[in-house]
Amino acid sequence: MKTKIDVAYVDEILKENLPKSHDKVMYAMEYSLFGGGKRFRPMLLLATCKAVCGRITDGAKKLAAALEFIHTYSLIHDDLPCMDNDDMRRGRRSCHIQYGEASAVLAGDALLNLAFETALGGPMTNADYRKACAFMFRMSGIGGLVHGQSLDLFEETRTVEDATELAENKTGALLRAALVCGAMCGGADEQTVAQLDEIARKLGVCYQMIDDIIDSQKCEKSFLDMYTERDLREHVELVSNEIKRSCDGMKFDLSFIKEFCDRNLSRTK
Ligand code: GRG
Repeated sequence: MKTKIDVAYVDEILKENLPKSHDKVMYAMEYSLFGGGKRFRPMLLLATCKAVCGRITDGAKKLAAALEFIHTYSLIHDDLPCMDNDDMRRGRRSCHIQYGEASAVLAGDALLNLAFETALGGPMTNADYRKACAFMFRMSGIGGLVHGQSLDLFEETRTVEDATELAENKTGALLRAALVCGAMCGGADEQTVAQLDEIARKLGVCYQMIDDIIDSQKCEKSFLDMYTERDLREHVELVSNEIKRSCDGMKFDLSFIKEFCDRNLSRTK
């Protein structure tokens, strides 16, 4: 049977890797995990693996789940009063408003640990898979997501370069994990991995730029501090075209990345 890589398929993989527990924190984890996320990171990971090797490997499934667990933990912690202090997420109460701050902290902690456990449950004898795990956890830590959050909380964003560094880490790091880990799980060679990594960096910045336009009311450190909305959109279109040309220059069918660029340009959430 042909596998359709969609939200339902990702949800199935997430459920397969969720522990059975009646702990109170588990309710908070599930509340945030199944709260209407778009799931594009795991979908990109799975699609990249399939494009590279023709099928979805067991390792790709494990890392797709791990990546969404990490993404969800980061949203829960980002909403906390000590960080972005947001009462709402995806149109409903954020995790700490629904379950209390302590539960939200623990739900995030548990999801990050579940990401490690899930990844370690994959084909660890495969060297490419081990590299993919290391890359994912570098991207989610001080080499990526946590660094992005730190820049957001503690540093000034004065120039386009500052805003780009912020976006490359806060948003781009997990996108890099999606494409790079997907490629590694499919056994891609180093050049392919490097090309996809470059594409992912650009995608991350494009995604954040559109996010800044969507969130123009509340964004504090925003590309809109440096560009008008029209110029910003034009810039995203330009970079999206660059990305599409890079995809066309590769020997795999990367039409899903081109589609992602178009969807990003027209998205409203
Ligand atoms: C707590 C270490 C740590 C990091 C938090 C997630 C985050 C970093 C900040 C949230 C604010 C923000 C604009 C982050 C950029 C990444 C981003 C666009 C997140 C939203 O991702 P989507 O659009 O959300 O995939 P859904 O709801 O679809 O899952």
